[in-house]
Amino acid sequence: MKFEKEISSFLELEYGKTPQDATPTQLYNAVSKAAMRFLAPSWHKQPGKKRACYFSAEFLVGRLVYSNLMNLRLLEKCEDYLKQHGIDPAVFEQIEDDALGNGGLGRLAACFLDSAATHNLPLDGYGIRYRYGLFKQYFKDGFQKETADDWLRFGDPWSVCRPQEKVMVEFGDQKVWAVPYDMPVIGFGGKTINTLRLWEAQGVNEFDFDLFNKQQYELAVKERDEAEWISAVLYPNDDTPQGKRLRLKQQYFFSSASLQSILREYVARHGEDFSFFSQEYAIQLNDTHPTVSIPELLRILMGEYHLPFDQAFTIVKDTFAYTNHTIMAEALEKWDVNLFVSVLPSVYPYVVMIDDSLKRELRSCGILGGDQEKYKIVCTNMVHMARMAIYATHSTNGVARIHTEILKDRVLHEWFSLYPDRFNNKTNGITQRRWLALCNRPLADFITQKIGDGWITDLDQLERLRPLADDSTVLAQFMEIKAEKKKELCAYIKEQEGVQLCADFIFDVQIKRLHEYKRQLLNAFCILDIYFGLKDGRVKDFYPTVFLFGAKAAPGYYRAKGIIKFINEIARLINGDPKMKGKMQVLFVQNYNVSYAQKLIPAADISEQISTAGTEASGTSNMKFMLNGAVTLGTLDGANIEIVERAGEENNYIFGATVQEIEEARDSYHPKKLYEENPRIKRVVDTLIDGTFSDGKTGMFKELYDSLLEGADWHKADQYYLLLDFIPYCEQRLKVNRDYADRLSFTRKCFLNTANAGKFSSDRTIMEYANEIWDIG
Ligand code: CR1
Repeated sequence: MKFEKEISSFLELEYGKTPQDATPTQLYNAVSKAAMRFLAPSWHKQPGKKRACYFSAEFLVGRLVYSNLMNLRLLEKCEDYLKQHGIDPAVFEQIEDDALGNGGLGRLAACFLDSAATHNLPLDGYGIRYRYGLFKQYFKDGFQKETADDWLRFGDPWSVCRPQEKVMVEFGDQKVWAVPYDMPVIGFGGKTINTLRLWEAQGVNEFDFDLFNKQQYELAVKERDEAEWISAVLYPNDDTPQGKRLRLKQQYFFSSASLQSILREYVARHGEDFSFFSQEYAIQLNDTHPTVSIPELLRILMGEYHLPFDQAFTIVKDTFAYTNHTIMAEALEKWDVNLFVSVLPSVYPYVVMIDDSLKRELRSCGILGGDQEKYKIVCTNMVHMARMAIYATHSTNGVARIHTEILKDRVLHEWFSLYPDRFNNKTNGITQRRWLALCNRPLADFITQKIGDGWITDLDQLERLRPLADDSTVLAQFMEIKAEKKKELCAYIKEQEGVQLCADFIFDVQIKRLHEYKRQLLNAFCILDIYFGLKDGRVKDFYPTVFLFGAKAAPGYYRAKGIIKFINEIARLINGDPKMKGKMQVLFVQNYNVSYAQKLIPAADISEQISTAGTEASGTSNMKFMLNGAVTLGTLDGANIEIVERAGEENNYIFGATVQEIEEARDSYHPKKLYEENPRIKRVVDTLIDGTFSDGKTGMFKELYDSLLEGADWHKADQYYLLLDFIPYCEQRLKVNRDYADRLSFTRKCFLNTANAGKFSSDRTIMEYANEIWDIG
C-alpha cells in the first residue's frame, strides 16, 4: 500500500477518524506506524558480519518522527499529505519524546546510532526503557520546579515490543523479567536499519492470586511494583552519580539483559564454542555505567558455560572497550562493597577474580605492596568501576584530544604507564542530519545549492564552501538565513515563554546542563558588568544583544538551582529597566531539551563555551553552533580547541586561562584578592548579597557568594576560576560585540565556521570507532 493510503487506513481502523478530525497524537501514531510498515522489510541483521553493541544508560534521541521520515525519504510526502488535508506540517511539534538522557553523553549515543546506520555499519544500541525520562522543568518565581516526564502519553509507535525475547535478570533479593522494546535506527536513505533495544523491567509473577483472595491487595501487586521500579525513572544527574542501590540495579539490569540476548544469538549460531565470540561482537561501554557487564559476562561464561578463567577473561578483554566522558572526580563511579554484594552477590566473586588477576599482573610488572593501591579494583571497601573498565578491556578512549591527554597525563596516568597502547582518542561529533538538514532547512538548501547535497553523508564536502567566503552576495544570503531563523525562534519563544524578543539583536546563547564548571554564573556576572557599564557610560556603542540561557539543574544540586534563580533575577531587572529597551534582553528558557536546541542553535550568532579549561571533556553543542554558523566565544577547553584549530582563531573569540595556566595558578590562587582589588568584580559579585536581588530568603545567593570567596569544607574558594577569567571574558565579549557591527566581515567569520565544520560530523567519529576499536569497518 502507498504510504499516504497507509496513514489514512490506520486512522480509520484504529481511531475511526479522518485526517481532518484526528488529533495530533492520532496523526502522529498513524504516520509513524505507516512508516514502520514501509521500513519493515529492510529491518534485519546482515548475517555473517561482526556487530558492535553500544551499551549506554542513556539514549537522548529527540523527537523521532521528522528525522525518521527524512531518513526514509518520506518527509516531503508526509508534509504534502498533511497540507492536502489542511493540516500544518509542524503539527508533530506537540509530540514530546526526547527525554531518555541527561545531556551530552546520551545525545552522543543517539548521534552515533544515526551515523552508523547511515554508513552501513552494524551498530546496535542497548539501554533502558525508562517509564519516565528526564524531568520537565518550569520556573515559579524564578526557581526551577520539576515535574515527571510522562513521554508514553503520546503512544510509542516507533517501538516494537518483543515479549518472546524477554530474559530473566537476578539480583540477590529479586528476580525480574527484562522485556525488550526494539526501535529501528534508520540510516539516511533508509538502506541500513539497525536496532536500539531498550529493556523494560516487569514482575515475574504478574500478580499473586492467593494474596488477592486473602484480600491482601497491596501485597498482591508488591512484587510486580518492585520490579517495575527498576526501569521507572532516569537518574537526573549529569556527571555526578549518587551511588544508590536502585542505580546499581538499573546498571546491572540492562547490562545482564543485553549480554543474555547477545549470547542467545551467538549460541544459536555456534553452540557453546565461544572461540568466535569476540570476532563477532564488540561491546562499547558508554562511560562506567554499564561496566558491571564485565564481571557479568565472566560470570555467564564461567558459571553457566564452564569456561576457565583465562579463556573467559581473554574473551572479555577482546570484546569490551571503554569510553571515558568526564574527569570530574565525583563522577568516577565507585560502589560500596557491602552494597554491591547485597545487590549482586553472584557477580561479586567475579569482580574479586578480576582484581586478583590484576594483582598478579601488577606483581609481574614489579608493582608491589602499597604501590598497588591506586590500581586495585576493590580498595578501601569500594569497587572502582573505572579501574575495572580499563583493566578488563582492550581500549580506553577520551572524547576530545585535550581530554584524552589529560586522562593520560593526570587522571589515569598510572594506567597509561601500564598500558599505553590501550589509550586512544575519539573526538566527539554530531550528526549533520538532525543538526543541519532537519533543524535548519534554509541553510541546508542554501548549501546544497552551492555545493550539491553530498555533505549530508560526507560533511567534509563543506570545505567546498570556502572559496565563496569572499563573495558578498553569498554572505548576504547567509546573513538572511540567520535573520529568518531568529524570527522563527522569536515567534516560538513568544508562544512558549510569553516574552517578545527583538529579532534584530545579536543572539548570544549558552545552552547545556547547569554545572558550576560550565560557568553559567560567569556569563551572568559578565551580563551584569555590561549592564552596569551601559548605565554608567563605561560601555559605549554596544550592539543590542539578547542573552539566552537554557539548562536543567539536577534536582538535588542546590548551587545550580541558585544560579538559575540568580539569572532569572538578572533577567527581571534588565528586561524591566526602561533604559535597557533597545539595548539588551536576558532570558532563561524553560525546559531546554533537544527540540528546543533545534530552534535555538540555528538562530545563534554567539556560542558560549566558557567552561574552566580542563573541565569540559569535549562538549558537543559547540559543534552544532559551529555547523550552523555561530562564532565560539570560549575557553581553550574540550573540543573548542579543535574547533578553532579548524575554523581559525581569527574567526572565533578565545579567552581565559589555559589548562597549563590554571595548573600553575592553582596553589597561589586567591579569588578574594581579585575581588577586593577590582571594583568591577566586586560590584557584580556583591549583587549576590547587597540586596540588588532577592533569593526569596532561601540563602542561595549568599551560599554562591561564599563558594566564590570562602570555599567550603570540600573545596577551595572559586574552584572553577570564575574571577580569574572574568575580565578577559568581558573584554572578549565586548570585542565580539564591536566586530558584529561590521555585518559583512562578521558574517564571513560565521560562514567560515560552517565551511570548516566537516571534522565534527559523528560520521567521522563512528568510522574511527569502527576501524580502530571495533574492527567492523
Ligand atoms: C561531558 O561532560 C561530553 C559528553 C559526551 C559528558 C561532555 O563534555 O561532550 O559527555 N560527560 O562525550 C558526561 O556526561 C557522565 O559524563
